[in-house]
Amino acid sequence: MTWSDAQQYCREKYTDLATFESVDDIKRLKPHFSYTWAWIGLKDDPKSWKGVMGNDTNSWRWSATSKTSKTGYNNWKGGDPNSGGGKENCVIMGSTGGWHDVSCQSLRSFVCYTGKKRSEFMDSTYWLKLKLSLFVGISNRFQTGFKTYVTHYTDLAMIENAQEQADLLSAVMSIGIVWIGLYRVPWRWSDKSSSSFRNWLSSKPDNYGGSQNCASEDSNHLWDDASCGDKLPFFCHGKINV
Ligand SMILES: [Ca+2]
Ligand SMILES: [Ca+2]
Repeated sequence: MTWSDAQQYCREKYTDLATFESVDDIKRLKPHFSYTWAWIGLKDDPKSWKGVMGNDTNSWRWSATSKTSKTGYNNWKGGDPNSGGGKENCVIMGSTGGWHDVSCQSLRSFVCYTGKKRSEFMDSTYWLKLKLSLFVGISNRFQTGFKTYVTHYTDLAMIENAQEQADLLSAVMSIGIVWIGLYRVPWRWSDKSSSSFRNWLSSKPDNYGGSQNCASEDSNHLWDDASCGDKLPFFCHGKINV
């Protein structure tokens, strides 16, 4: 079945497509099934992130609020966001103002948000990693010239309309490419589980061909992303349907 058909079947007959919370969950599955690949309940919904600033699970969020955009304003350019290789979940603004999704691990300069002061920050591992790379970035490359922004630091820049976009672009024109505070958390479980357990094959997910938004596992229970329309056997919660 396709991923969506499998999800519907599992929801009717069982609880949902399979969710895994630990290696123990996986060990409970017996090895040696006869499939090559089977669907599990993990999805990276392209409707939620392909340029849409909506309110769905995988949508883009502003760091300053940890929420999706209030206005829906965006300035994506050049075919982005494309999740390049399944690894691009943070956003830079290019020297002409266009937004592009890139790997959160890149070292870049950044732009801070000088609006209403907030003390809340994302506490996900994702965001901590991003913050770490930002501070490495500033210590290596921005000893001078950038302190003005840091003084009023409350969070990374948030841009919710064309005027804010224009203001920011003129402020950082001489710097070139900068981080803005837009990020997303990829991959959510069909049953809305908050499990952060992942068991990807090495170098996966790779979003091969730019359209792999559903997760499958091999007979060793290692995961790869695949096109949701592929017809594969699947796992429901607590039961195995092969
Ligand atoms: Ca990209
Ligand atoms: Ca793949």
